[in-house]
Amino acid sequence: MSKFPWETIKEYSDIKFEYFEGIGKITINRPRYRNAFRPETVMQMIEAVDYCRYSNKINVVVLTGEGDKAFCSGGDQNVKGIGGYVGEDGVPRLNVLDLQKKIRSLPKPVIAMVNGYAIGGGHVLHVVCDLSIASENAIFGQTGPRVGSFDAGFGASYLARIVGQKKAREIWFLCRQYNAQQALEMGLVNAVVPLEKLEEEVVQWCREIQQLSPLALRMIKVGLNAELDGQAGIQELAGNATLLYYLTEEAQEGKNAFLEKRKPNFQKYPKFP
Ligand code: S0N
Repeated sequence: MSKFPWETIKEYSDIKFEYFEGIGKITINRPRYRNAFRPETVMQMIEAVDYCRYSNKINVVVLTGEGDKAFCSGGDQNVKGIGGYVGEDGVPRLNVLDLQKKIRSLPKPVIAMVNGYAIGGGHVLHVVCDLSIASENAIFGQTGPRVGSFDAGFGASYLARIVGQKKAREIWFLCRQYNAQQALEMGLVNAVVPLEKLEEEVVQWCREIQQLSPLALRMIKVGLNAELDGQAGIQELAGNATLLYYLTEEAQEGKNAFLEKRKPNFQKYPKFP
């Protein structure tokens, strides 16, 4: 039971999507399956992440799982078919990869509130979040090579950037489980707190983040991503540079001159060394 008055933004079958004090909270709500995701879960999460992107009220996003046992146990093995996870429409998908990209390119901080098992594709979900705060009962690990899958994308390369190549290979090659303290020691999470204090701690981090400049945080996030993401990362960084340019009078002079059918005068604006 939360001590914060979360308001429902929209009702979904597989997730809870709530708001409080500038925070958008997305909770995977399938505790019966240790919060494993099926295609519909991921579609709903993508819609919620997009909502957070466009909302002026939401400054920071929290991702978590319902209950006290699991953050997320990865792809729902009951609906795994040939070609991916099969939704109610009969179409096999691996749309969690789209969700991973959405989380990374969301221009607002995303915090994983890891309240139990973060396993398989559920582990990768916390890895792609900007920050991870775990409860003392949290357990981390990849299972792919044991259950017939793998994530050689962010789940491998970004994981290795976080914990180092040797540790990332250990995580994938042995499919062991790690407790919260071990995760903290390998830099996989930012903090570990008792389960009953987890949400309070996460809200406190959200409050601190919201004291800071949203544009500065946005630029830092995109810069940290760009270093890893190659051409796609440069494109995102460049898009943000364009946004900043649009905010200048110099850029507005170009647009105004076009609309007023006159020559632009860019020389009147300051030049910086
Ligand atoms: C999480 C674990 C360790 C929890 O153990 P615990 O507490 O002992 O609970 P259980 O009794 O095992 O579970 C309770 C009930 O929940 C069901 N359940 C748990 N996890 C899943 C799941 N992932 N899918 C479906 N059902 C699940 C149990 O079956 C049980 O039900 P009942 O009561 O009926 O017996 C433990 O549960 C565990 O190890 N779970 C499985 C973890 C796992 O292997 N996950 C899948 C890993 N793979 C992926 O996530 C794929 C990722 C992906 O989508 C992907 C991404 C990028 C590229 C490729 C892929 C790809 O799919 O290939």
